[in-house]
Amino acid sequence: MPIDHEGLAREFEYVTQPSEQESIRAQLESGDALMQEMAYALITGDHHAVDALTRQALSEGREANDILDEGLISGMAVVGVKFRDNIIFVPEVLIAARAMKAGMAHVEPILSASGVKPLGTAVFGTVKGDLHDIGKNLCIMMMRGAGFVVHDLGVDTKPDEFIEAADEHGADLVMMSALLTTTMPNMGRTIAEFEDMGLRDEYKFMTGGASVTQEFSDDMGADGYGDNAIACVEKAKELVGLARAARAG
Ligand code: B12
Repeated sequence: MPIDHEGLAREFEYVTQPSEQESIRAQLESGDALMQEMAYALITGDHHAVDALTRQALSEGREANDILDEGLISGMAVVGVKFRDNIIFVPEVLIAARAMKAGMAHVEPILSASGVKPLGTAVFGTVKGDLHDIGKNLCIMMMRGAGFVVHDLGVDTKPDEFIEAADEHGADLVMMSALLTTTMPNMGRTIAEFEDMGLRDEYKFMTGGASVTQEFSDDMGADGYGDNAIACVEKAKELVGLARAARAG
């Protein structure tokens, strides 16, 4: 299947900010025709094509890491920007996510076996009393795509479940999602429970969800906030960097 150059070019029209356009174009063009075709299939949500192209790339001897970076993550970067800018909506993102999953299914086992060092480890849940998980799942997908190991704690996650999971997985980040005004304060309560156990400084805490603001996040005592999945990944990278620098002294 030849690469759809026009289709790919059209994707740039959606990415409105020039600085982003440049970095996403550079990332997409770092891949050859096969990788660009894979990225385009992912953007358009064609999971059969992503599955076939990932298998083809591996059988041609491409590195799993390059496939992830130049094919899958490049495509997902465009999806993330289109979603943030309201050009596409939840259903399209979930369709692209399914395509990403189809590619990751081939690449992930190779990466975990080869011990590529993850960017960091996170535990991520929707807080107690809250069942909304679409935003959390999108953030987790983007975090994994960016190279984090993320343990999904699901919905209605009680503070002691965050504490247990963070300890068990040696997390760098504790990430909480909440969409209801009635459950948003549970983010602060969760941080307070870590504090009560003398564990506040062991982790960096991040919050998010439709009604959460930077100000609210600060009030909850969190270290970071993001209002979309891209901001979530960027903040997570920054916080892991800070935590590592602090540990190194
Ligand atoms: C889908 C939905 C549902 C679905 C949830 C399905 C699911 N599996 O998630 C169902 C039908 C189950 C549902 C139930 C309810 N819902 Co509802 N729901 C929504 C709706 C329409 C969309 C939410 C959504 O998925 N948005 C899309 C995602 C992608 O956006 P997001 O979650 O904000 O996530 C993004 C960012 O916020 C950020 N992010 C998210 N989490 C995190 C975490 C971190 C760490 C970071 C950095 C970033 C980050 O990145 C994400 C990706 O960009 C909203 C309306 C709305 N516009 O928000 C109402 C809404 C949230 N629901 C609402 C209500 C009231 C309810 C119910 C109480 C209704 C009822 N009477 O039963 C129940 C509560 C159930 C419960 N206990 O949780 C209200 C909340 C009002 C309020 N302020 O409290 C809303 C705002 C609708 C409204 N206008 O009234 N809901």
